[in-house]
Amino acid sequence: LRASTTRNIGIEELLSRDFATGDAKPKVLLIDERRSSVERIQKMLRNNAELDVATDPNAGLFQAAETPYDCVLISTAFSGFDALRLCSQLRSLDRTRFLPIMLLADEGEEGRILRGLELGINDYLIRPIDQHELTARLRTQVRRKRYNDQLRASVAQTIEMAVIDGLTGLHNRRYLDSHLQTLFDRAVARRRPLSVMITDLDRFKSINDTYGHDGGDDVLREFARRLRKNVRGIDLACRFGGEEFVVVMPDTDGAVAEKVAERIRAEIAQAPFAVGNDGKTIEVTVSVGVSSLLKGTDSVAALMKRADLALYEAKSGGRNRVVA
Ligand code: GH3
Ligand code: MG
Ligand code: MG
Ligand code: MG
Repeated sequence: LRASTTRNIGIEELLSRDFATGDAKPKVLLIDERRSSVERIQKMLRNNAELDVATDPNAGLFQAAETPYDCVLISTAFSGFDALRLCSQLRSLDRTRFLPIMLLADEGEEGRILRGLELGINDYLIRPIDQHELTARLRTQVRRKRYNDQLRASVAQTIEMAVIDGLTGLHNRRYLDSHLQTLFDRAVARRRPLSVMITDLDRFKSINDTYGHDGGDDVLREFARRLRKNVRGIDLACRFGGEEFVVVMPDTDGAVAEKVAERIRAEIAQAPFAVGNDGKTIEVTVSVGVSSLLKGTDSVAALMKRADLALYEAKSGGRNRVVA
């Protein structure tokens, strides 16, 4: 999950906020093929909206998906095209799923309006359209849309904060705890291999003691970067705690996992890490314990325990090494 570009104002603030005034001019798309009708709407919204026009429904659909509009106005009066089809297409595309739709209908079109409402249009106006009614209803749709966008962004960010480690951008332990069992069960059910590695930076306390906590943090970030570079997209790389990281590798047997671990160990030892901004570098090494899913009875706890014991062996064997 990536946080949206909308400024995140936090759910508390958002829920208590009044969206009545001060918002930017809404960006509106009008999809209508009748010249006279287009000109009338353009005149009405001249001061109240930034209006784009599409006279072809397919071009309008494309444009709505490409540009972040606050609202789309769709005329029902197309020759040889059902405006409601456009509404349902807009509702089915990810990019326009939440885009407010207002239908501009003619008198006697109650049936189509009803079907439109069922398809998820947000509001409608019946010709002849009154300027004040149009701007008032538009403002309501735009306010609601902006509110919803910010709420969605807040929720997305809150979810992200719950599963992502802020320092390294890797998943956190909570996420690992909730997903490892699933990956484990899947591997067992499909009779596929699964491996886990636990890494622990060597003598990290002395890095902190020498370069301060900020220097230690620089090392953690750079370690995470090199770790991520050496695992696949389907591997689950997590910050397990302080300077310990866990990588869960689906479809990976012990021999391959050991190679991956060795590659990471070598990549850490081979080039020094930069700390701070004044060009200082330090040598960092890491110890790694690897374990793999056993045939027969096994469990997540036992798998993790074996990786932890292997890590302990790597430490007591002299550090900067992999034990599988
Ligand atoms: P060993 O080789 O046996 O692993 O030695 P070590 O010094 O790495 O030992 P240990 O694992 O006990 O120490 C880890 C240290 O990591 C202790 C703690 O102060 C530090 N630490 C934990 N979290 C953070 C963090 O977020 N930032 C920084 N800079 N340091 C952290
Ligand atoms: Mg440790
Ligand atoms: Mg330790
Ligand atoms: Mg350590």
